[in-house]
Amino acid sequence: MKFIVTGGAGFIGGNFMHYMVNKYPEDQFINLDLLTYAGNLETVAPLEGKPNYRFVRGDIADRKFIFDLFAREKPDVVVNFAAESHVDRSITDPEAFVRTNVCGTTTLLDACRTYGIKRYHQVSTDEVYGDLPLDRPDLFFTETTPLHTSSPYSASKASADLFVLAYHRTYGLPVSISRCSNNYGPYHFPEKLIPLVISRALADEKIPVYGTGANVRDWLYVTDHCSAIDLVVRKGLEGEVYNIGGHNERTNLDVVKTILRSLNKPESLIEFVKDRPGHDRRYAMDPTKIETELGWKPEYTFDTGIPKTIEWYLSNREWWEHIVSGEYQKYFDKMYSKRLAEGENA
Ligand code: NAD
Ligand code: TDX
Repeated sequence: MKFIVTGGAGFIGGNFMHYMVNKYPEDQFINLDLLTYAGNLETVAPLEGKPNYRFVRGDIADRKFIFDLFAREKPDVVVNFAAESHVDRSITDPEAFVRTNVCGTTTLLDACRTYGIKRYHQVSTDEVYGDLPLDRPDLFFTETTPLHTSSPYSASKASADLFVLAYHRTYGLPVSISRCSNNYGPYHFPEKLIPLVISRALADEKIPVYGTGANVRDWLYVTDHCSAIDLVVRKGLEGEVYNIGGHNERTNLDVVKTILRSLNKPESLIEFVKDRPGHDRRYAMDPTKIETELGWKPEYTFDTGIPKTIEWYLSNREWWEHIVSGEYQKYFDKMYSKRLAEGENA
């Protein structure tokens, strides 16, 4: 089978590329990524040269580019990770989120409709369900919870989900959607809470905690998300949505304190700052459907995943120090400029 995986130079897409390319040597994987500020080819550098892996730079919202690529490659499966993914950025620049997350998704869907596909899989998020109150720990998001978004980011993701389901109902496109809780682990861009805390604490810099730090997130180790998507793509039913989460709820303040303790850094580094506008209070997933119907089980809990993550950031300082310094953005030129000049787009 030939896969096009979009956003494979980002955090989760990059982990998914490692997971799939190594697990399925008989399948072909094309990593399609625009390399925005969030895309980092150093994340997938170990895959370069593998016979079942290729990188192609391009924009999922560029209709001509996408249609030409599909005409040439005729993929069997598309897994769409490509997105603008940071809630804070969506508050300052919503337009970029509409372009990539909504128009990029409909462009891919139209290409799938035109050239045929065995499966289109949309990587979505728990944020499409909005938030839950802090004083109702008995409530969880299920696949039938109404969509009720808060931020421009989550509105764009929910909109994309609705298009994916509409293309199934209207055109019979074989689609699936997974909605996952907050991920953490290797290759997580240090604008997001966990890698931000690790990288700043190691430099003895202040840790900004929004509001009182009482907001709750449901954390999942990234390879558990990858194994869930692999299952949904291969065994999930067409037209279905699957929630993914491991029941690992923590307040932000708990997360920050746990990391500071592990790194032997003082809590005095914590600085409470003005809250995020529209800040979702609590996310909590009910993953019963994927567990019972597809037999998915996460391998890690928060207590086993966090030390593993911290260890990775300590052993791979170069990876995130290149991001902090901006060095990572030179990688594409270093690796690809000669090949592009010679007319070989990876
Ligand atoms: P990320 O920001 O780390 O990576 C996004 C990738 O998409 C980058 O490599 C970027 O270069 C690429 N990209 C952006 N715009 C593009 C475009 N127009 N064309 C092609 N490529 C483009 O994001 P992430 O955290 O890895 O999230 C991946 C997906 O998973 C997103 O769809 C996100 O909504 C979803 N998700 C994320 C989480 C989480 O906790 N991070 C949880 C649930 C769902
Ligand atoms: O500096 C910070 N201080 C802080 O208190 C940052 C960056 C975040 N926070 C808080 C805001 C959130 O309550 O920490 C929590 C986690 O924040 P983010 O890492 O920005 O993630 P979140 O907004 O929860 O969204 C993430 O999970 C769902 C991903 O970025 C999304 O792409 C995914 O869909």
